[in-house]
Amino acid sequence: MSNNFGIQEALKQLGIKEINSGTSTGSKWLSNDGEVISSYSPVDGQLIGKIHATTASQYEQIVQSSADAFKTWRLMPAPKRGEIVRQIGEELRKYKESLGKLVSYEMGKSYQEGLGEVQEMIDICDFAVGLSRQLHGLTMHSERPNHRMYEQYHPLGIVGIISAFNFPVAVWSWNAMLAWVCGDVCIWKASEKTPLCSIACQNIINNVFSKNNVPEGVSCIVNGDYKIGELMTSDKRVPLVSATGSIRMGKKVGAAVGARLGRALLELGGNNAIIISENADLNVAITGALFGAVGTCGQRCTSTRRLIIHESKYEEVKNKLASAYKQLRIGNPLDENNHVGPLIDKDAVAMYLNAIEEIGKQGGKVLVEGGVLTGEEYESGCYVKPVIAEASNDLQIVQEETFAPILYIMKYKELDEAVAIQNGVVQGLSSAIMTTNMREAENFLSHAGSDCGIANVNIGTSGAEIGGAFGGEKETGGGRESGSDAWKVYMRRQTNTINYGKDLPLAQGIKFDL
Ligand code: UN1
Repeated sequence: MSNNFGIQEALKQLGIKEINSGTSTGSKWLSNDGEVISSYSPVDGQLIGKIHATTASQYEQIVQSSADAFKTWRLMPAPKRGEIVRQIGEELRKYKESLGKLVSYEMGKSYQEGLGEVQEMIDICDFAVGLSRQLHGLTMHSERPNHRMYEQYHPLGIVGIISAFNFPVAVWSWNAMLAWVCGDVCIWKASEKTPLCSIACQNIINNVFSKNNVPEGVSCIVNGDYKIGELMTSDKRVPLVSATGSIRMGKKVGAAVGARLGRALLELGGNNAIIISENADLNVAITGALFGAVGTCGQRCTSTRRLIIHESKYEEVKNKLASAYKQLRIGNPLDENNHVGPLIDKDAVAMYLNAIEEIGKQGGKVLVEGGVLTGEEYESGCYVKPVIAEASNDLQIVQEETFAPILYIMKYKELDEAVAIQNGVVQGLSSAIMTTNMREAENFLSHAGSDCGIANVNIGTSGAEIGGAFGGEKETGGGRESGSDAWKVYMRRQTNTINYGKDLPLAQGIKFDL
């Protein structure tokens, strides 16, 4: 099975070896000293390749190399750095199929979604190129005569990026492409569940960096478990740590970075709901809910976990969804006939099974049964059936983010009640309302409506475009990545006041005469 769907050719094209160094300053790969991490595909259970984790002394080398690189990289004009990012976008277009395939094979999402993920990388490159000519601050009027005041943005330094398995390449690129045009250098710690994706990206970047004589250290890779992450979060030389993952992980990262008064950009768990109103267009609503709940096998931080349905539409939505679930094809995600691939690993399967058990114990009712699929096609043991359960919002299991395709459905009467349910969780990432009624839509988007970082109308909770700022409130961590003015977090702001007169008037009219 391991050479299915051209995966071996893709690995070759991306420069993935059987055993890879997991540590790189750019074109240089450090020696294989650290412990071995094996990457098994959840698709067929096969070993894809191995990497060596980064040791503590290699981490020191990496930080040294990126600190040195920062000294020259920040001097290059931003539009010139943008030109290099433009070339990365071009290179990604060439490698879209092979990288999309690797993402699908190492992570388990469908090939279509793998391609979509690489497209997000291309999109953020394009965005960053334009941004490289727009890193502008404001000019304001001084209260003092013959004075000028303005603010400008300078690069920060080393940006540490901790990414999760579910978006093994795109989320890194949102951070790296912005950081690079801003004049920062990056150290990327990929998830230990998808390390080969980081090796592939580094190889792709390198084609561009070496053509443009970019110094070693601008793009560094470290690999390993949480220990290597801890080195980064507690390191004063890393002014910004951008981390994507669970709330549990984010609390640790936030505390460690906060303890040294560094900056943390956190993009953590979601518990995203769609409100389906009595005025919903059900074709739109069902399709949106379906992709949101089962896409990426429920492993997006934006996945739809709860449906809050108007009582008048409840039975109809329930039945339509149940019949749509019956038509889902679960299987090898590289086979484009399938809709749903595997979970990332057997630990994830255990958590999924545990959640199903809890639903029953806590008083919920399973409507569309789950279970682990068996048979030759499913021999990795990671393929599961998407579940729908009736459950009230206050159940402990509903309050938690289970990274699996489990959808909770519940009823409401009045919109206020639906919004209160939607907001009644600790997470605050994404939300949506399905309605054709303008009043309902606007109420949902108002200050008294959704409390999430993302609030959509007639669109599911997942699948955001890169042009908007991406992130969420409450325990989702408050960070914003990718579009809009998210770039500002990668820079330090400086306010400059210049006196071009012959006197020195003090602000606030203070007199200080001799
Ligand atoms: C994530 O799951 O961490 O909005 C990122 C989406 C994607 C990104 C998800 N564009 O679903």
